[in-house]
Amino acid sequence: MKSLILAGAVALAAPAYAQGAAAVAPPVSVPPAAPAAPEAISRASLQQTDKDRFAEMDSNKDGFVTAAELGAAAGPERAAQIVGSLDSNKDGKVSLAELDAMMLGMFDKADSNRDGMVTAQEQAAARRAN
Ligand SMILES: [Ca+2]
Ligand SMILES: [Ca+2]
Repeated sequence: MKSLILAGAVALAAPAYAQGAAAVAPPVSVPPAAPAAPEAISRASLQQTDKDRFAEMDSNKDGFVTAAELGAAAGPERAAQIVGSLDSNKDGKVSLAELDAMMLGMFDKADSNRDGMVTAQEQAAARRAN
């Protein structure tokens, strides 16, 4: 159930992170300076995506996403679940810091070689581990 909620939150917060399941990329070794492979996500780009998504979800622009705001897109029950899973300080709303903490925590878990990039392979491995 938890992973289902997380998967939903990820899908909402960062579609790019959730997609790519179909592509099983051949092993590639990319030097740190080289452009990322299309399926790979950098920590910085995930943070940017989070920020953009958060701004989209925060319809009244008060810096917090509430279940009411999410409900328009996700439906009230799902919205309450997602807010509940992200709201670490239990104030009933989600801040960008809370979203980031969750998303980057998942990113760091998936980034098994700690190079600051999550490749399609690492994403697939992370999904299998869940
Ligand atoms: Ca808001
Ligand atoms: Ca909160």
